[in-house]
Amino acid sequence: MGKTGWSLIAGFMCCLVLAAGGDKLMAQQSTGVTAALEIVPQPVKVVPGKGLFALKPSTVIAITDDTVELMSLGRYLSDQIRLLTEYTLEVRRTSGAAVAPGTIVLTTQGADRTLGDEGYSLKVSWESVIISAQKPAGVFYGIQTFRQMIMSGDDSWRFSRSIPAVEISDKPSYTWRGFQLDCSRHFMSLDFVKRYIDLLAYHKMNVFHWHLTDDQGWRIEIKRYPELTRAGAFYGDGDNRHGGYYTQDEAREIVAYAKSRYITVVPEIEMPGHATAAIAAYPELSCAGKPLKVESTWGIHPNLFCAGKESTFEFIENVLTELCDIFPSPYIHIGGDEAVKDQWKACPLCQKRMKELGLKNENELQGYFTTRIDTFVQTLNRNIVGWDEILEGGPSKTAVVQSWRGMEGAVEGAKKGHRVISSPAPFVYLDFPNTEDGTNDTGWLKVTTLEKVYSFEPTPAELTPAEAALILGGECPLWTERAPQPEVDHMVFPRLCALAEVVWTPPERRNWADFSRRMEVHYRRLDALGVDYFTPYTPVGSWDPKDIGNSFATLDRDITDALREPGHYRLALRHDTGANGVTIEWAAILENGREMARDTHEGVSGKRRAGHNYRFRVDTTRPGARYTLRVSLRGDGGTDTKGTLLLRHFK
Ligand code: TNX
Repeated sequence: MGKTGWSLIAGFMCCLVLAAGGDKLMAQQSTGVTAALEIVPQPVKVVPGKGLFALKPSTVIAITDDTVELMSLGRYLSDQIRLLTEYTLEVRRTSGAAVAPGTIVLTTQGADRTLGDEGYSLKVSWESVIISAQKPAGVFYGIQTFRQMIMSGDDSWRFSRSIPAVEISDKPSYTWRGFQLDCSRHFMSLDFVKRYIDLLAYHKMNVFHWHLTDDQGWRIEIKRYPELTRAGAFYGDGDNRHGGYYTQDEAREIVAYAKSRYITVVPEIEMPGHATAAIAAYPELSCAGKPLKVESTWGIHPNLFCAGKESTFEFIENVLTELCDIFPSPYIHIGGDEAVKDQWKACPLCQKRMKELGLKNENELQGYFTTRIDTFVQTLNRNIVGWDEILEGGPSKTAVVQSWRGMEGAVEGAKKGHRVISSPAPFVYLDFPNTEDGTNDTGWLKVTTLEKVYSFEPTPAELTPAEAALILGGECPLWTERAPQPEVDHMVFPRLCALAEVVWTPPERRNWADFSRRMEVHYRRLDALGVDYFTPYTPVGSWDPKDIGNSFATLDRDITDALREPGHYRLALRHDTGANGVTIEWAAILENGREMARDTHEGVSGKRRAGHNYRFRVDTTRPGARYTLRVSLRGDGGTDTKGTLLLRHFK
């Protein structure tokens, strides 16, 4: 009997089993079976078949190629299945073409060449699962699709034992599928970074752009300059002191971890601006050379590396040399954004340099700066990536432009022959709020809904085919001024899922309604992975004019119902009506009348909202205890304000 005959019988038997197992099982199974094919990002081609593959403790993972890399992919798949099911599948090398029933085959032999270096095909039948690809990276992506398929319904969405027959052929649209995590504004632990690498891999992303330096912290150990991490990695005082850094060994651990998940780690060292932390460590790097502190507030700060001193370039070159030793990435990101040039204007050495080189203005001086670094980085056999401002200085053709202020940089960059990464803020900035719910500061941050991210198109329509070929892909940055580690998931997910589909799936296969439907399944997978994706805050009380005076007074609200578990809590005070708003002095949480956590900083909430969020770490909660939120408030300009207190718990 041929395969089709068997699968028909298998399908029939399965129906009998389901019918015998009762309605509940039937409902669960059918959810699992249909849900298994709701993949994010959407594969290029999905042809459902008949029958089911039964995943059992006796299922074997068979590797047809005698390579260490494929063997470790086999072990990776076995580990992932064990995490979900507690089955420990044996990984075995096989020779010969025959596929034994009950096996999951990983192979790079006889793969469809049209699927390229990252493409794969996945064939599930009642008797086997075959993941084949030209390159191990493709096998890895086939495994990710399979992981999603087995997380589709039964057992709290962690694991379905029956996988529907299907033939999938898939490959990415873009080679740069990136996510940037800003670990300077808020430090993120090593384990957290690894967890993100896993979440990126699950969505077939392949670039982790690691924002390691900024005004608020230098986060990578440089052996030659120990002050960078001794003095430059912490800001604030007392309870508000914050920071941390990665040793070179830890960074190497991240690189290796990412490599095993086919992710390139692209490190970023910001220059010439966003340099306060470095200057706090070594004041001579700035024009004035005066001591200053690592910055603890957000915004665009004036401190720059001095472009007039040779010693600045010596420092940067030494830093980049150590960096390249840690990070094998072909690309090194050198920042380049938001360099306010006032200090260069006032600096005799910078002015002298401009005169000597015949530079007309300070933008040209940044061009000189970038070109010098670009040339140096090329001697290390790497290419620079820079934010779109680097275009102003006419860098070499090998420089990659990351367009963030819109898509103009992408168009200009590609027209000038540069490779381009598209990251336009209004579409992909994950520090922008998910909805207009009043929890975020007003100003630069505009609402960026899931649908808006999904509508993003990395290749501008006005490019010729040759120019369009220079668009490497897209990247969504998470800037973390307003996102300490516990709040990161809430900003990144589910929007990262939309970006992953934008850069993986061809435009003709992208459809918002279909994506939304698939996300209903995918949210359950994110739950199973412990992802604390965006959900709205809970209103826990309100204020009105009778609560507000011209001097600070406290307002108490009972939050016992909202504070059930330990963890990280974030409060937002949303102004609803009234010409005037409120000024907030501090906020606290009390347990049975005793204060257990307090956040003191000034915030305002009115037509303008800034700093109106208060964060609390709650280590324990006691059943039966009464919890109170206490806020110290006064009117800002008047007392006609009404507003709502919103609270969210973060895992
Ligand atoms: C602009 S994007 C910046 C970052 C901020 C971000 C906040 C870019 C290259 N520079 O320094 O964190 O806005 O949205």
